[in-house]
Amino acid sequence: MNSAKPAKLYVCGKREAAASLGHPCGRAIVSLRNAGFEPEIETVAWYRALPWTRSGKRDEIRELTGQENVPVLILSDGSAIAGSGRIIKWAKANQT
Ligand SMILES: N[C@@H](CCC(=O)N[C@@H](CS)C(=O)NCC(=O)O)C(=O)O
Repeated sequence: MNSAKPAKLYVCGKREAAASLGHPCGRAIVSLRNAGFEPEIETVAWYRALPWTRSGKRDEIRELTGQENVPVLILSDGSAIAGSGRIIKWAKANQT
């Protein structure tokens, strides 16, 4: 159990689309909503195949997590959780 709350969720441009089909960002959004949370959702618009589109928010994600993929959940205590599997696990363990 962690008393910190979801503050911000970084996701890709597809946001919650195709969550039921296994889209990682969509699964993270749905799992947090199902657990009773509604974090600010921030889209990072870039693509692995187009490295020059990576800037700005991606730098923040790299600083916080040491990698550039999303979803990344930022908690109210400033800690970060990277990866849909870890975010879903956190949501289940901390649901309201
Ligand atoms: N195993 C990771 C996969 C994450 C993943 O592939 N995320 C995509 C967006 S849904 C991504 O960051 N792609 C990087 C890119 O397109 O540049 C997870 O489940 O979180």
